[in-house]
Amino acid sequence: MRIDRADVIVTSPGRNFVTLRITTADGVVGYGDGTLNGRELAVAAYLRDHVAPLLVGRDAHRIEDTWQYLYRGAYWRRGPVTMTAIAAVDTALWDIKAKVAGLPLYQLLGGASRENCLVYGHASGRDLPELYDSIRQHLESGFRAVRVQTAVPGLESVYGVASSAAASVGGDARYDYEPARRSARPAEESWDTRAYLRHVPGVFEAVRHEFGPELVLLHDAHHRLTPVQAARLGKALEPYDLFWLEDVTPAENQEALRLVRQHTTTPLAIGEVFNTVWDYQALIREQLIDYVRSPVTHAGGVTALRKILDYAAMYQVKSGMHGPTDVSPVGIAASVHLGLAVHNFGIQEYMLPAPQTLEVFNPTFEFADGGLRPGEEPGLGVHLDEALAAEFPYERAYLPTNRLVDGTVHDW
Ligand code: GCO
Ligand code: MG
Repeated sequence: MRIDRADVIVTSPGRNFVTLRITTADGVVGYGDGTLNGRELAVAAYLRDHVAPLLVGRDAHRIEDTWQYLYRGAYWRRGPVTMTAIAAVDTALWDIKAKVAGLPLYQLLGGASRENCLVYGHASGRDLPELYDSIRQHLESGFRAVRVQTAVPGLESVYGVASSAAASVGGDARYDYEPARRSARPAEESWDTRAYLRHVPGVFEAVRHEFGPELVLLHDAHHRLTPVQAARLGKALEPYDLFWLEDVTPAENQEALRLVRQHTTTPLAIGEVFNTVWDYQALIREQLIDYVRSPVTHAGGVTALRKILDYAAMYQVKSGMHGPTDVSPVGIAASVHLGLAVHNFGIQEYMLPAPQTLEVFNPTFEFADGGLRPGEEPGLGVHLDEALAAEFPYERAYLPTNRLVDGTVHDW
């Protein structure tokens, strides 16, 4: 199974995506997601200039060996660009192996451990009526779990809240929050932690009161708090029974989570910006978190995320794979195959992709009963329409940056 070529496809059907296509000498094609929001072209160049030439002539079946060759062989390890590029290769090779085996990928990973993968969507609102409306829309479209983000009085725009400016991506009005904007420079948002901490518990109290005890609720603090602020928020939210509180601190310093953990029983999820098991080592071993947020796309692929999740399973830590619209349908498909197979699946994030995204990628995964199932066809189950993809050229886009009211740059 010699690899004949590896090509990088950059397309922007609603937003930018990087896809690696690997073709074997006998014509089997596999796809891998290499999308890194706001830094897409760095991964595209890494793949095109440094990785693709190494793949030609290799045995497509040797997935573990290729992973180690790219990880150790580069000498320079880790980092989001490297690990996203390795993930694209790894995912494409799993797609090929499963197609050759004539099986959906999850079967090669051990088979289904459940009927489907519970997902959560993104509800948001600038005030309570708008938030309730967004939660209702999610429930009506079949979601059984929602992430709740709200505006903070006094702050103009806040992460996670659809506003008229942020709701328009690629010309499509979307209610979902989508942070990357097509512009020459990042937008700037402002932040005030005290205002946020005063406001958020009341919002969850109101939402619980309105929607009752059953609804699965989540919240993302997006790396903005210090450990002591995070501990306070976790404690304040305990009465509202969150499924998780996400990314409370930046967490480059894993030890910071000890303090948070000592003070709250609100479950913690972390790691969408992590890229290897080493980022999780202390967090998992010391049971400082409950959910691993890495998706296949940013953590070195199916091979590497499987190892992280197996390690996590020893400590009763579960998966909570990242799934905003900046993970392409190829990446979502890979995550859902893995999620269906592992025993310690927790929940999968899922923002409905834009219509043009679906037309270009044609994924076979299906959303039903509040969950995703990957479909039964061999491989990942994604059919990239490359002619259509070519009609959506790359457009520069950036995630916003954040400043405190006095102008200091703050975690976004
Ligand atoms: C999430 C994330 C995203 C990120 C985005 C950045 O929990 O879904 O925090 O909304 O902000 O993926 O590219
Ligand atoms: Mg997040």
